[in-house]
Amino acid sequence: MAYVYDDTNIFARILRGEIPNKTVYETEHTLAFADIAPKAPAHVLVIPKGPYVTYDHFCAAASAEEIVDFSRAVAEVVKLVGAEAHSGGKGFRAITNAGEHGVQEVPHFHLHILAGRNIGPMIL
Ligand code: D5M
Repeated sequence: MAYVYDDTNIFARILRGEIPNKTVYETEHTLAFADIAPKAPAHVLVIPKGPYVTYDHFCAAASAEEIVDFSRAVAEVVKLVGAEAHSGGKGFRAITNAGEHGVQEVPHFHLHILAGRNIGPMIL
């Protein structure tokens, strides 16, 4: 199924500088910013700058450079919020919602990084 990217979505507007955001980390291909309705002491959204709707769309259509850039940005965000579980931090949860059943509100792929408290069991 072809993906149709709607460039009027709020994250596209953030990327165009039309609305403000609290940037945590930025690279050539990736932006990380604070979620407007945080569900944990640290709640950061990591997004590619390219027009990808969902995680699987990003994985299938983005360049290797974009995917590596995004992955390294996630690692930097986890480090910035002090949640590196592999080196003594208390860890984090990474979530991405996709489509109707995933209850995705904003149709631009984003990874939620939640840290700073015990997030609880995975079942919602
Ligand atoms: O969740 C979308 C997430 O995006 C939700 O946690 C709120 C957040 N959001 C919405 N608008 C903004 C702005 N303007 N800045 C920062 N964060 C925002 P999902 O259900 O995964 O699509």
